[in-house]
Amino acid sequence: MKAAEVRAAVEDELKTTQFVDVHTHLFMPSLGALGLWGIDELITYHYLEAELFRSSPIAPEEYFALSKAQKADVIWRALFVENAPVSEATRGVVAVLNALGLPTDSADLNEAREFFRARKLDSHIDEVFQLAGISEVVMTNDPLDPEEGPLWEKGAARDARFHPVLRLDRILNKWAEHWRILASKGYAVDENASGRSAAQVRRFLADWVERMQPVYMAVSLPDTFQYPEESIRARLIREAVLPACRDANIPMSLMIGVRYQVNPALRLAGDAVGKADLRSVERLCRDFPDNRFLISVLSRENQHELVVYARKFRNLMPFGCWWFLNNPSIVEEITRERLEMLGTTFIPQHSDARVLEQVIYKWRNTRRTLAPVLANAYSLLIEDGRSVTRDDIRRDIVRLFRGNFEQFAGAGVKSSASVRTGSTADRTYS
Ligand code: RAT
Ligand code: ZN
Repeated sequence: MKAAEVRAAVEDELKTTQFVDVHTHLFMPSLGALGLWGIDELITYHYLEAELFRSSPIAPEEYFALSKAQKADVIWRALFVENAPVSEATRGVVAVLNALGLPTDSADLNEAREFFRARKLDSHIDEVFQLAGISEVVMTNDPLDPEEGPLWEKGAARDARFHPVLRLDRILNKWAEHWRILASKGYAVDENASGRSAAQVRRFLADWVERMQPVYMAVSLPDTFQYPEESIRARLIREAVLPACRDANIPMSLMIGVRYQVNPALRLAGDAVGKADLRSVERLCRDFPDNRFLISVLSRENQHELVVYARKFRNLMPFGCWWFLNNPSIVEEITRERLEMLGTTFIPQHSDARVLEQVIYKWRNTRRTLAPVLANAYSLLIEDGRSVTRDDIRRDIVRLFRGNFEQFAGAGVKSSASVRTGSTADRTYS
């Protein structure tokens, strides 16, 4: 292939490859109202709520007292009518409206609301996935979420388009508020997670693996996260979570670097970012070679270190440009760095979508930002004397956007829609 043909070939392969979205907050239809979709949800996304309070004098308390539709009207007026929507999150809404054939510069949301009212969720999901160029998404499923847990316990119908993930934030970050729920369900745990508690949490996780068939377990962590340390979280990770992941042969995902609720008045939009100490990742990868770790770090300053650790530990898979990093300028920089130091052995992006239709703009933006980055890598290779074929490009893109995840998640992905059988030989719960 000639250098001049590379860009078009990369764009074409990016367009035709169906990606796997390895981390979202979307839900399969049987989880009902948890699954957000439609215009009012799109406009009230917490990324846009954060931007509202910069462009409008409305007070957070006043805003949060409104109905969902009123909130959407306020945001639409402030960010899309009274300002040109040039930020990443606002431009995303424009791209979604455009992809669905809706006007992008209306004075109100009436036409969009009518459009969504007429959609049937199941076929709408298919169409949205097709527009986004994805075949499957990975959900975030917290068994201690009071709305969600009971739906799984009743046997929520599975959907091959949605893979479950056992999310552990309530257990690992808020033990004090949640241990009693485990106790009430017959797991002999105590307030300090002492004695048999860790073994009982391991049993709880094994039961949920059985029920949910997750593709991995996951937790988001503060910038102050430390491992090892004397804490309930560290003990539960060591004695319950990592053994349960080994039993199930699935990875553990750590999303590190959140500064929770620096401005609580903004609710979901009130979290910020801090640089973390990634020696914790080093210790985990070294001390638990039989575990696999999917790692995303929120701080830009942590990105280079993460790539270096990935060169040291094959059980570490860096993934995504998360939340405040999911902007073209930063995605471009991080992906170049990863390609230069890891070749194609990483997962470039996930959408983190909370509202179904967001996958359309988030994946469109990823393809647009990464096409020149990938094309540049092949052009340099050609310049340095190696030919590049269409098959090379296809193989790499499939690896980056599906294969690496499927391989790293292993047992999980292949059987998340069916029943997995695993060795139970080394499980002790006493
Ligand atoms: O990006 C986000 O929407 C954040 O609010 C978080 O949900 C984050 O992605 C997480 O999974 O904790
Ligand atoms: Zn997320």
